[in-house]
Amino acid sequence: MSNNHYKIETEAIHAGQPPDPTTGAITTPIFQTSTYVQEGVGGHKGFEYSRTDNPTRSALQECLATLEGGRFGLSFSSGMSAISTVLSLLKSGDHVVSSDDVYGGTYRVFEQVFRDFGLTFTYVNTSEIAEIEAAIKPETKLVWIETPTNPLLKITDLAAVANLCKDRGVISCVDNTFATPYFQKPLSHGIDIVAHSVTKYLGGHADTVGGALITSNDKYYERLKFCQNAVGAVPGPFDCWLILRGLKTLAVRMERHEKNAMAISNWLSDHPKVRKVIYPGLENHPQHETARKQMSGFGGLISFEIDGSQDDAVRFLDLVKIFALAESLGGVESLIEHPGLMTHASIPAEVRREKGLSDSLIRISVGIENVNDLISDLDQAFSEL
Ligand code: P1T
Repeated sequence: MSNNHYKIETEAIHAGQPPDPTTGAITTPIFQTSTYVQEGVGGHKGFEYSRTDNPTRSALQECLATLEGGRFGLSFSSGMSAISTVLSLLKSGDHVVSSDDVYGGTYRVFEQVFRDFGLTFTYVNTSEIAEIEAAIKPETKLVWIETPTNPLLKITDLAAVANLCKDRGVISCVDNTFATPYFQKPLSHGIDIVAHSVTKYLGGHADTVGGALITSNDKYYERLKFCQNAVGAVPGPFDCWLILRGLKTLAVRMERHEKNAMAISNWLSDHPKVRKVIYPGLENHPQHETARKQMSGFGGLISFEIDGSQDDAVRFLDLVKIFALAESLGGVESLIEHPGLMTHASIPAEVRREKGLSDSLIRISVGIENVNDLISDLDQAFSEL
């Protein structure tokens, strides 16, 4: 099935996955093999060794590329290994401008791994294009964007970033984990590379860790593909198969995640024990208009500040019953966490405070359960608080 031929609901089920030519199996087989027998030296069928290429992984890569509207997809063993591979496009002395609100692990790998290799990083509020522009220096090679950001759900104008980066000869990369290609396609706005933690919505079932990169640029693809093989952080065939299986229901899951999240964010907005609700679908979200312009839906993540202390927030996490206290997001089951103490604990407390990540902030990943059950659960927890 060719790229972008059909709508995303159809491509999620079929792209990269024709029936198996040898057996007719409708489901792509798990090619659980490390190597491939050659007929003679160099005489192979396109597969030599599974770090380099594996048919189950190729199916996943093609599917992901199609969903993002890109020409090339690459799969990795985690979101972090995908992100690290983007940085392998750079050299010592290069500079990166990054969103100031990013997943804690992204900040950690930038600051505690790549800084030691001579890369430098400037964090700005990328919702303000002027801030990105002001931070770009002659050595800047990459602009790193999350939109919506983790966990403050800030939105960056993708077309504006893409234009600025093209103007300045800088690579633009967007971590599209929160929106997924179902709601947002950064490449269609001119962004160079899309990154994913496929652990989240793309896999969708909290049963595997994985990452991906998608691009339409030949030069970046060649280097990223080279580094995928050279560094070797590739997913196994069973993980690729699980993600392919999860992707088939991406469209119906995302619709329900969003419907539930919209209802819950409205309910939280009216609650007397909630100080602030952050959800891009709310009209009072500061970048709601940009979100409407570039997203076809607002996703399933909500952050909110309870009207109380950090201890109250922690107690609230103990009081909910359906929402599971856990890191991660994007699975069918609802999760709840405290970013300051959990997913973003590797960001120093003063840096967290500077960027507005408060101690009473709670993040929920709204699952696809019955929305009234979810609201009742939050309601009983607030009553007990
Ligand atoms: O966990 P891993 O698959 O390596 O992906 C890292 C990652 C990258 N980008 C974003 C936007 C992410 O949210 C993550 C992982 N985030 C969590 C585990 C979390 O609970 O926020």
